[in-house]
Amino acid sequence: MAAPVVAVVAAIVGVICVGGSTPTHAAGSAIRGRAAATLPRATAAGDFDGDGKSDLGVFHPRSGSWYAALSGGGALSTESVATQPGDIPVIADYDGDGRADLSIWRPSNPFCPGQGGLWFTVFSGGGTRATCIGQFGDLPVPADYDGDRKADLAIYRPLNQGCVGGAGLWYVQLSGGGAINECFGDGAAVPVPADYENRGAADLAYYRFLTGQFLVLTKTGPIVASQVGRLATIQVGSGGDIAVPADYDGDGRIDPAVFSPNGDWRPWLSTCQCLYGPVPVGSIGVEDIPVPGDYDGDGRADFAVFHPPNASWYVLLTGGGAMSTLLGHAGDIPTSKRPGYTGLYPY
Ligand SMILES: [Ca+2]
Ligand SMILES: [Ca+2]
Ligand SMILES: [Ca+2]
Ligand SMILES: [Ca+2]
Repeated sequence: MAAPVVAVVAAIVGVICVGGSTPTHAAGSAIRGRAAATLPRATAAGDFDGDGKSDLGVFHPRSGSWYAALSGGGALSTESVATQPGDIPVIADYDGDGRADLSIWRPSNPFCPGQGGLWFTVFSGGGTRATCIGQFGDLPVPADYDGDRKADLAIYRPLNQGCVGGAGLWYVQLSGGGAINECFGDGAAVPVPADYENRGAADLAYYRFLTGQFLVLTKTGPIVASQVGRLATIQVGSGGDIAVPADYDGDGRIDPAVFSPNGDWRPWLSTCQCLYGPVPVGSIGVEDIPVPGDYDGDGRADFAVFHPPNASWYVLLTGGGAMSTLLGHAGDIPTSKRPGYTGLYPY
């Protein structure tokens, strides 16, 4: 079975070359926040050149090609043909070199036992990897669960038969060895694993999209005053909101946050354990995809949306000003999206 897998990987990888355009900048209003100098740096989503700033980038599902304008200059682009409808980009830093790696998860394919899922990664440091994991209906949830700075291959299986009360199953292949097999979730769960405690590893967590609550399984202690035991429940949004967790206040702890259909952002800041906003940026009603990331590199996540119909971006920078530009093609998937995002509401 090895040969077909290699062939598919080679076709997906394509050719990486350098050269491209620079995003344009436009004036806008600033977001107030704490000075970044004394605070830990947030991990930047979709940072391909490792300069601590999220890069504007897209995955073009029909051709399987990628393009990113690197914040440090130049561009990352690939030409490839072998991806299929339904492939889900799962951008993360799998080799731990501080640069995001191109990666997709294909829910079903003939090269894995039982038509299972296949995870392809093109490492920024060179080389590729193909791993059979998961199956159709699962959600990819890559994150660094064991704290070795390498993202781990992981899937969440909703309504798993072996779990009670409608819980989902988390299956994680830890990059440092071993695995996680744990039931956690409910029938309305959107998995949102992230480092909510600033312990250097991702917590199992999910967002209850019918009620707007974040539920985090903590390890080091309570993250909210009312917490009893390991489970933190944080009310952030209301039914219909999309989960957009990121470190908005720059203290190293991921903040639960929601993006409402009318375009309002509401982060629950870990520093004050309070809701912030609403901050109006974009709107689900006009198909915007929320893509929080640290685009100016000040350690705090910026409110940002990608508009697929015309591939336009709008980023409200925490360091001041805003950025709006066109990058990509109609229908592209932004690479700075949450890694488990599938493009299907509410995930
Ligand atoms: Ca960058
Ligand atoms: Ca890891
Ligand atoms: Ca925070
Ligand atoms: Ca920022």
